[in-house]
Amino acid sequence: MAEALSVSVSAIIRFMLQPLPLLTIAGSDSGGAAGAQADLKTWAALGAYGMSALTAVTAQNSVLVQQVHFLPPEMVAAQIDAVLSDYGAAAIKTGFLGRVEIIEVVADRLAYWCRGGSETRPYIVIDPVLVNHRGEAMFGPDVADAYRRWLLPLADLVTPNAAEARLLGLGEDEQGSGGAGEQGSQSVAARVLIKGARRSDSEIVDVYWDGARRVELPQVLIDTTNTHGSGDTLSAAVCAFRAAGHDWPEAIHRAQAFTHAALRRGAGWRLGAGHGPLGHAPAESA
Ligand code: PXL
Repeated sequence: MAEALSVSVSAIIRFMLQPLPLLTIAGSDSGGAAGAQADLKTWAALGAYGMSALTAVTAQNSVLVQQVHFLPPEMVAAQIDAVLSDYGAAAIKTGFLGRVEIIEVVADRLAYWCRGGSETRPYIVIDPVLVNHRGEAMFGPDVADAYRRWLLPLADLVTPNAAEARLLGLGEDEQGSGGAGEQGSQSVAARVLIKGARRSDSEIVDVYWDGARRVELPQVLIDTTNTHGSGDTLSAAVCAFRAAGHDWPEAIHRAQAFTHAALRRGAGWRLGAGHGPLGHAPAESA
């Protein structure tokens, strides 16, 4: 209790003085629902200071992705270096990366900027984007392999959905008792949050696990098709709450509540003919 109190008091004081700088390395969704836009809206709603290093520009709306234009890996690296050398970051999230060369350059820059002890470096949340909303793979197996090889070892938390977890070998079936995503004796990620690991008509269950524990986090399912960007929002909110000083399980709990409220706010909206966005505002504080 005393500890919980001191965490939130220090978080409030920090917020009053300075917003937390947070960086998303992600694709642009022209429709404003997912990707970098979802992360930045989430962070704005939580009172953080959001920055973005774009990996790709997508031409999409609530119905479909029409075109994807990847930025050159050097330009992705340049954006990361520009903001981290000046603003710094309390936490960094990656989203849509989509190309092995981009994954490699992001891993290289993260390793550079996040060297040092976990006390002083930014937290790293890897939100792997590997499947579309129908659960179909968006890229070849080389992209999932690159995530496993270069990014998962750097991650403090990985936040795949159930299909992405399977592609990364982090699915519920692969969980070893002694580590997150163990392969032999090598753990590939410190902590995993599987978004929507299971669902029924009334409930959706996220599952969190680290080397020591596995926690089921059920949520009441909201009856809406306005879910585009909900996974990005959850992951971005975890990033913000962890950077604000809450431990991982508490950050996840708060992020779920934030995402749930955003889904409720947007549930009745009629924006676009397909899967619409969430309602991120009004402001709440981490
Ligand atoms: O929600 C995953 C996601 C992330 N980033 C971009 C996207 C999507 C899904 O559409 O377009 C750019």
